[in-house]
Amino acid sequence: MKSYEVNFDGLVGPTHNYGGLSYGNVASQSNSQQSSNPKEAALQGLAKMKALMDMGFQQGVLAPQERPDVAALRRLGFAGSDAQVIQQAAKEAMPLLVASCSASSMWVANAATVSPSADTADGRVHFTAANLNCKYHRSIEHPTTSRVLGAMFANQQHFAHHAALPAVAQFGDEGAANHTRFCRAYGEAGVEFFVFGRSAFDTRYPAPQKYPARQTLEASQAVARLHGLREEGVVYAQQNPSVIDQGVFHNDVIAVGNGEVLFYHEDAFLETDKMLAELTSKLAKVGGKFQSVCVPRSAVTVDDAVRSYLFNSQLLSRPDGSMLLIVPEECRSNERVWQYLQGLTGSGGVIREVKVFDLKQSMQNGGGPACLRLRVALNETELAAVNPGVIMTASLYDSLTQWVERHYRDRMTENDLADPQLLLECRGALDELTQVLKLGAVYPFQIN
Ligand code: SUG
Repeated sequence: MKSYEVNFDGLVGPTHNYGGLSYGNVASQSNSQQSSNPKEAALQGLAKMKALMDMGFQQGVLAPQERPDVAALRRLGFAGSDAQVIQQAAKEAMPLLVASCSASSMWVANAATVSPSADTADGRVHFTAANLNCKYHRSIEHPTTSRVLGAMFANQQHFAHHAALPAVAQFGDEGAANHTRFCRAYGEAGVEFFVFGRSAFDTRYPAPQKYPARQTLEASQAVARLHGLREEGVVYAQQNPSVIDQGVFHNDVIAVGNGEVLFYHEDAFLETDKMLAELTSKLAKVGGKFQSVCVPRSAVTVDDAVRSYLFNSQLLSRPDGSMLLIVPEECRSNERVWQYLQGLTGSGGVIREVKVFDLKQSMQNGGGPACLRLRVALNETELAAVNPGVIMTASLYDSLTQWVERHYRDRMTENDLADPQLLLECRGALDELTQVLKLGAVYPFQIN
């Protein structure tokens, strides 16, 4: 049976703004308070989805969330009508209003961890929504994420959904941003690679000194258990704490894998040789030949990687077995990174081509091409069971582009977030969107 990697990209929500909310994420911190352009952000994301679809890849779309999240503000003690809640928060606690307005759900690599059916004990595709417990503005995403994923992958014969892990830092889980799957073919059993930043319960593991490690070993192990993964099909590795302290807040800022290939920076992991040996032997057991492409620090520094987002790229398989790397424009403007990429594609190795996309609006908050997509490996039967409303087509692209043009503002600052009219605008837009994507009622304002 045929199988595919389907990339579901997060559609940027109408409140996209630079809130400076993510300590440890260099771009988010350095662009704090700049004015943003939600319309441009959404159109840049849609252009990437359309381009990948046009290249022949399977592409889907994941809906944004209701923001401002008035219910979240009410839980923090703000009261009255929706407009009063927003106005009171703006007056008394602007950072909380900003957090409740974040469009951070666009980075759907953090929405969930997904295990394909070939890896799981019950032969279903498993999803665990990420608790995103490290940052308040992201911790409020998972209930709606779960409803949206449930509406996209509704068929219980093929899809199993797990609620987010307990909402404490010891089970901090950031979803697929710290998870990669290696396999010979998408429909065959593979090796799932979980990268953690620290252990919550075992003090023998080192931890970063400056910035938080968002993913714990215990969270990754819980996800592997929930999904029914075989021990032989799982590898755990620790991220190098010193790169977290340099701004590598997720593993997908310093490594990306696809098929049998891991593309990574020399400083990405601890005990790299042991990890590579385990990946090689476990992939061999399911018939695969593991390959790694290491980028030396002499060619590209960790700082270059963080600024350019070289590793937050999408590594995609082409029909001839070679691979294509989708990188952000910032890679072309970094001389060392661009030179490295020229050498890489000209070397006769597996990565043959690089395509560049302008995702500046998202990049300024620390979200590159790979952050914007959630990968779901599906066989033909499973793909047919996905809600067809969320699969990208030329006509869906047109509808979504027109929808963005109609509803989105082209400039957003803190003052705009304090405008109660924005909530009404967003709800109107999202109500229409759920019809376009055939999701049913998924937002708090639709179900309460
Ligand atoms: O969680 N930025 C996101 C970026 C997530 C990127 N995802 C992956 N690497 N997979 C984060 O730090 C910034 C929001 C703000 O500051 O307005 C933000 O949430």
